[in-house]
Amino acid sequence: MSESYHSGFAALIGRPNAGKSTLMNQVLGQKIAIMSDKAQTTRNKIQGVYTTEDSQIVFIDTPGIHKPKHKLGDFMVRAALQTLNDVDIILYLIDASESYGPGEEYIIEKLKRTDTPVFLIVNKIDKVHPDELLKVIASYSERYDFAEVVPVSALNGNNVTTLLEELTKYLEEGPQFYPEDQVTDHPERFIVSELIREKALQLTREEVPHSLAVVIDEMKERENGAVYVAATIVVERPTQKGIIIGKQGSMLKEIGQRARADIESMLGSKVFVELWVKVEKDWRNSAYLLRENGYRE
Ligand code: GDP
Ligand code: K
Ligand code: MG
Repeated sequence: MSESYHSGFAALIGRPNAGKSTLMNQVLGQKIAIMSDKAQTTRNKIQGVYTTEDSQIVFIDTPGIHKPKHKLGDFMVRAALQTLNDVDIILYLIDASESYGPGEEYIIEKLKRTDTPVFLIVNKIDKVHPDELLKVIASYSERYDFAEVVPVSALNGNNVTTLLEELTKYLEEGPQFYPEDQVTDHPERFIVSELIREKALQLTREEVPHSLAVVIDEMKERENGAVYVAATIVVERPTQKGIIIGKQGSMLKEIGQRARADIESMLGSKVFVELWVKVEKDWRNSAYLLRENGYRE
């Protein structure tokens, strides 16, 4: 009998210099960190993936949530808010040695517009006196009802283990989104394939069994920032192919549209999705497809 696996997405937010990158480095330590040059260009970049035997947390950066220096496009602000709604947990990192200002006000206003639980992570406790720390916590707590308040020092690692333990308690049962032993420079590809697979399964229900794989044939960012995704849905029988395609392609179109909406909010970019369907008997024996779909032995 195997224990159930828990996983989820955490949005790491906070003003510049709050210590987000330092915290990520501390959390990931020797653990596999998935970073991608490519991902730097997308707006919600995956900062890292923390994997243990029974859980996995995917950390996402959400730049649109921070007080902008220049006017952000509506789309980016909406995408950021959408991300906050879509993740399982929001980690709001603050610098305990800095006073509360308009930057914080801006973020807290955004937090009030989402139901996602928010952790207040009070960073840089090595820099402040305990009395001062209590005052900082009190001033934030009266402005927002945080699910948890965790003081840490991202720099020296103090209390970071406690943070991870608390975080794990908030994860729901879910898959291991990334194989822990696989370093990839295209972390989004895996989630994108999962999203397409999820939509295909949701829309076709019992008609198409779970023996359905999605392979990302191409995923690239265009000059204008839009992301183009070409993917193939692999099924085992011709009848399943017919169901996935639907009348005059209507089902495939619907799958593509729903997946696109989710991928757009994940990446924070405009997305184009092009889908193909292929019958491949016994695809579950194909090492390539297994890897693409994140199956592990
Ligand atoms: P980010 O902009 O939120 O990613 O912040 P960084 O991680 O780049 O950190 C900004 C600065 O704060 C760096 O100089 C860090 O070394 C420093 N810093 C981060 N965490 C701590 C901490 O817990 N204590 C102290 N004293 N400095 C920290
Ligand atoms: K989830
Ligand atoms: Mg940083």
